[in-house]
Amino acid sequence: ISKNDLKNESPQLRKCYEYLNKTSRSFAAVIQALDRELRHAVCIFYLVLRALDTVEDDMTIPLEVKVPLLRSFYTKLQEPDWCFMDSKEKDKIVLEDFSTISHEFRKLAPLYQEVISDICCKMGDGMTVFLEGHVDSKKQWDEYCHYVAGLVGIGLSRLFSASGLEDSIVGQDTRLANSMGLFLQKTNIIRDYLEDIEQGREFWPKEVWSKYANKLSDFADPANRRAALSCLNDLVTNALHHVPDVLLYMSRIKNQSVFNFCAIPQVMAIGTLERCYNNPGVFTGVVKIRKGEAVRMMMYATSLEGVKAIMYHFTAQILHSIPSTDPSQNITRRCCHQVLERS
Ligand code: PS7
Ligand code: MN
Ligand code: MN
Ligand code: MN
Ligand code: MN
Ligand code: MN
Repeated sequence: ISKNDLKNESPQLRKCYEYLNKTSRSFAAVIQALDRELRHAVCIFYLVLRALDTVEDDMTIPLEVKVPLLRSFYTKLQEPDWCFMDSKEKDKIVLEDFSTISHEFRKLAPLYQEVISDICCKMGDGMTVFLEGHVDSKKQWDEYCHYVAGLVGIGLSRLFSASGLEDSIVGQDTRLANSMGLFLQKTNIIRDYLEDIEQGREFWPKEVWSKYANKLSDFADPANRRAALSCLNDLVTNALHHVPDVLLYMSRIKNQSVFNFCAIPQVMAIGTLERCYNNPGVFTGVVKIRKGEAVRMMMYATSLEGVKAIMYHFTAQILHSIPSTDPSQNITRRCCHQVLERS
C-alpha cells in the first residue's frame, strides 16, 4: 500500500511531495498513485506550473515585473539559486522555495525535462497575452484555456508516451490532449465566476455575456437572475462540446494509474458542470459537488465503461433540466444528444 515510499528519497524530493500535498486538493492523491516511471516527473511538472500560475494570479506584482518574469520563467529551471520572495498568494511557498523544486527538476530524465521546460515556456508566453484580465471572443476563450490547461494536457500526454506506459499516439494527438485541458479549465472558469470577478478578473468571454448584460458583474445582482442563468447555460453548453473528445482520449489509455489520474478530474468536471447548470448559486458563492458523490464518482472512474456511464448520467441530467425558456435550449439539447448517442 505504501506505493509512494519516500524513505529512500532525497530530502529535496520529500519536500516536493510535501508542497504537492499542501497546494493541491484535487491532484495530490492521483499523482502519488501514478506508477513510479511517471510519479516524480508529474509531481515536479505540477509544482513548476503551480509556481508559474502563482505569478500569473498575483495582482500585487506590477506588470513591469510580471511580464518579463512569465516570459523567462522556464529559464529559472536552470538557475539553482533562483527564487521569488515577493508574492502574496496563498501558494507562494513554491516560489519562495523554487530552488528545491528546480533541483529535483534537473534530476529528471532529459526527455521529461524538455517537455516540462517547453510547456512552461509556451504557457508563460501565452499568459502575458491575457494580463488585462478579460477575454473577448469565444476563440480567445479557447486560446486562453489552451495556454493554461490545454498545454498541460499536451505536456502530460507527451510524458505518458515518453514513459513507455502509453502508446506514442497519446503524446502525438495534441488536439485531443488539448480538449482534456479545455474541459477542466472551462468548468473551473464557469464555477469560479464570483471569486474571479471579486479579484478583478473576467474569464467569461465577452462575446457570450454581452448577449445577456452590459457588464459581466451585473450577473451578481439578483435582479438580473434570468440573464445570468441564460449566460451560465450558454457557457455550460460550450464546455459540454468537449465531452466526445474526452471519451475518445480516455479510450486510448491503457495503464491503470494513468487512467485514474486522467479520468478522476474529468468526471469531477462533468459533475461540477451539471451542478452549475441553471444554478443561481454560481452567482452567490462556490458550487461544489457533495463529498459522497465525489467518492462514488472516483470509484467508477477506474474503467472506460464507468467513465462513460458517469458522463452519460450527468449529460442526461442536464438534458432533463433545460428550461423551456432558455435561449440556448436547442443547442444544449443537440449537444447532449450527440454525447448520449454514443452510449
Ligand atoms: C501537471 C497535474 C490529463 C491529458 C497548476 C490537469 C491553474 C484546471 O482556479 O487549482 O487556479 O485555483 O482548481 C497539473 C489533461 C496548471 C489541466 C490550470 C498542473 C488534463 C497551471 C489542469 C496544474 C490537463 C494553470 C488546476 C488545468 O485548477 O485552479 C498537473 C490530461 C496547474 C490538466 C492552471 C488549472 C488546473 C487546471 P485555480 P485549480
Ligand atoms: Mn484552486
Ligand atoms: Mn491563473
Ligand atoms: Mn490559479
Ligand atoms: Mn480586449
Ligand atoms: Mn479558477
